[in-house]
Amino acid sequence: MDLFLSLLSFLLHLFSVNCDTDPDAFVDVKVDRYFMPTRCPREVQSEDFVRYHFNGTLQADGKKFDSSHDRSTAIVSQVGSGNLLTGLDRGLQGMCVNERRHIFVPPHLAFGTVGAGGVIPPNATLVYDVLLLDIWSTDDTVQIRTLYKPEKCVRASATSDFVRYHYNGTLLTGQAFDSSHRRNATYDTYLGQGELIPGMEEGLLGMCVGERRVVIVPPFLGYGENVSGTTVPPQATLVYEVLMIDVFNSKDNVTITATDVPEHCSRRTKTGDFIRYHYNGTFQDGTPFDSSYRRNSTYNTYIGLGYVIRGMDQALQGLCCGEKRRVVIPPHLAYGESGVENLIPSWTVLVFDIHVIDFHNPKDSVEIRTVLKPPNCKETSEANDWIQYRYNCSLMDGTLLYSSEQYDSPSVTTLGVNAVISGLETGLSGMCVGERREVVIPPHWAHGENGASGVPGSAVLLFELELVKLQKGVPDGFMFVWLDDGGPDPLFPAMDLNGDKQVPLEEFSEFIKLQVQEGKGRLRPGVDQESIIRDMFYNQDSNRDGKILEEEVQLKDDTVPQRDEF
Ligand SMILES: [Ca+2]
Ligand SMILES: [Ca+2]
Repeated sequence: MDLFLSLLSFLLHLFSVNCDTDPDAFVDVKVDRYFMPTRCPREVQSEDFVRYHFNGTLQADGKKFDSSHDRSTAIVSQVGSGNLLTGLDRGLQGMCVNERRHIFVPPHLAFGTVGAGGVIPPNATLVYDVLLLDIWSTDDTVQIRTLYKPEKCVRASATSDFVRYHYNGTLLTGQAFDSSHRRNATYDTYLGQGELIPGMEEGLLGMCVGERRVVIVPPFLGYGENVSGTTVPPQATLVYEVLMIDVFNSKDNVTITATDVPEHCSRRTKTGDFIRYHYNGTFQDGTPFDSSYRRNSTYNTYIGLGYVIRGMDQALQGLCCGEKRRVVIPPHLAYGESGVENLIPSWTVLVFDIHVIDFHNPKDSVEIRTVLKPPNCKETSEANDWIQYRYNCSLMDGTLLYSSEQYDSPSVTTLGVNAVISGLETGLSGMCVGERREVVIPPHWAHGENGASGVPGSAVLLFELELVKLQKGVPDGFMFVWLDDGGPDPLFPAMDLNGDKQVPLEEFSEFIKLQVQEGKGRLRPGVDQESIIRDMFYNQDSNRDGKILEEEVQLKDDTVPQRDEF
């Protein structure tokens, strides 16, 4: 029976009887449009192809003579080509997809006085209950409707590009057949290499990242007769709503756009330099995936030595301190097919907005720029000197870390005793009073890769220095030195100012101060003079009786030269 009905249906629809040529007969087809969809972008016209379901009954007794529903296969035919029953051909005109109508076909536009196959009696009026599923014509092309186009088109897709996009696929009826969203993964493919149906190859061209379009593909540019999966019927118009996520070409290189270059740039990064930079990382559609700002810590790396993705190694070349760049890295120079788990999908273009905080080379020495040199610069600072100085210490991006302004008076230190970081020691050496300098200190002469309180690891420091006071010093371990010829000889009579053959503390102190005053000797600067002199006195007064006698001094002369002494 099924076989018979199928055969009959085949005959009915492909070789319908066209026995009546009376034009008035057409008016006799009655149409009842009992369900209309809210939207009807297209109505069936002559020569359109249609796909539809129907139930066919006899008007007389309601008896079903055929049904495409029963076979679960919709009818595909061309309207107005003589392939359909004349009455049906007429009755399908003007129909919309998803419309349901009853088409009443009088016998002279159906099987006439003869009937058909014992199923259609003579003079039968047929009632077709039709649901239209699809319309297309051989003149159709791929239709593209842009739903959203970003103001700035980062990049438009072209033949041989690799694209990643999301889509919802529906039939003209709105019935969904596929969705990348449901799989939660973009569809990734090359364009122009025959991996897609022809309609999509065309519909995806010229799309910007972030653009959203509807692409309507007629069946002959889609899957045609070949059913794709189980949800796309043969000869189906396909409606894709596409969101372009990513576009690149395997020939792409890194794209670098300088967004902010400092006016003064005396030096640019090169291979082997160590850089500290901040970055925001996004995908091409603007979705963020990583940010150093969020971690509140710069990204630190060597340049050009393969510590970072290849594209970044390239993009970090030739940068100025403080420069901002936008860097677009195609996936073959980034994370490629593997991506980064839970962070970066396969074949993803990465966009980095980077900001260089500082960079240096491990071979860098301390860089000293003289800002102001007083005209009379004879005496300059060196090891052992006691100095007073003003300073500002900042990072290369201008962030002030420390300043002597934070204290009541300028800082003091003795050079050469490792009281300050070695780069600052260098920077403070060779200065005369009133001189001002800018000193750039690489981390290996500052706080190293671990940094210090308030100083980030591997940070280059900028010191602005001004020497306020300078007191020449004495060698390490000494409290007093003779400046000319090693002091009076013999010493004791010179010390014994009143000639009573003994030198108590008061007399000793007066003697030493006299030497300093007359420029013959120098006390260790930066420490309380009275206590130095007292220490010196006690060192001479070997028997601790409160006075130095001639023997005590002479005794000293026999010993090995001592520090802290004459
Ligand atoms: Ca005396
Ligand atoms: Ca004594």
